[in-house]
Amino acid sequence: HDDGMEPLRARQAVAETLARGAGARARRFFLQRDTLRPELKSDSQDLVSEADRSIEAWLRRAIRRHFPGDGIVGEEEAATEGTSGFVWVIDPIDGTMPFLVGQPNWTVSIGLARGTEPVAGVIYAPMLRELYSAVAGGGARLNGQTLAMNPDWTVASTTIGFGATQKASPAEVGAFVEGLYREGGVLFRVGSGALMLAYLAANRLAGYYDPTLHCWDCWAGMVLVREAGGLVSFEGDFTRPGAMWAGNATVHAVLRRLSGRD
Ligand code: 2AM
Ligand code: CA
Ligand code: CA
Ligand code: CA
Repeated sequence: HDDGMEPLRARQAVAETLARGAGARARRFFLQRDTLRPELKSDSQDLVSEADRSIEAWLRRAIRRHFPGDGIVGEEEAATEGTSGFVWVIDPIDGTMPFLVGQPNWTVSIGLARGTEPVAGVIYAPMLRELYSAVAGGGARLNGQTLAMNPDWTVASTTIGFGATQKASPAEVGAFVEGLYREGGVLFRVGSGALMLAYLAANRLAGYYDPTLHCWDCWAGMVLVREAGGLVSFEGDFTRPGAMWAGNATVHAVLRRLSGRD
């Protein structure tokens, strides 16, 4: 019988294959990154290169070949509408800055929506040899091992991801950090929001707050965290970025309060 899981499982399997394919391509660019000529986008730390563009184009061609009726939203090209109700939400390289300067903490992030609901996600970190994969109702895994977030942790149990970029308000950044340290929390940051959500699902972080994420930064990670037992709220959508809070129920509530946006 079709309980709606079959088309979802089929897409999750393809997403895993495509994440590995895109990751292998990105890894080749990474090992020759000195030959890339990155261009500035909106500020001095917001860059794009041939690696980002060519991998997104490769992913889009592959998705269209497998599922021609599906929509696609990605960072480097305009969104394309579909007819199936499924939308792929992709970031070819999440963490372009760490990628370009030689840090290993960048990922390929492939999320899937049914309508506007996050229903599957794959995050691949090639240099870390880690593939995170989750499907709504089917659990979250890291290299095949099931993930379950610790429900007892507080903001002080281990570090808290915070993703503010140059676009953030310095006053809001200061207020959040001060409040967090008053509660015994300590900051963690890598340049990939997707990796911070994957780390949260894997109990490597106690929470994550980002004042402005795009859907392609967090779509796959939202499914991972929820399937690992955590809470995520996201104020963005396919057309606009927004704030995102993630953690177990306790940490999620504290981060919302500390962000000053509640
Ligand atoms: P990107 O590398 O795909 O552009 C949220 O923090 C997101 O912002 C990240 O997932 C990352 O996505 C992007 N980002 C990270 N550091 C940044 C920076 N210094 N300036 C602009 N964007 C950044
Ligand atoms: Ca970017
Ligand atoms: Ca991104
Ligand atoms: Ca990107």
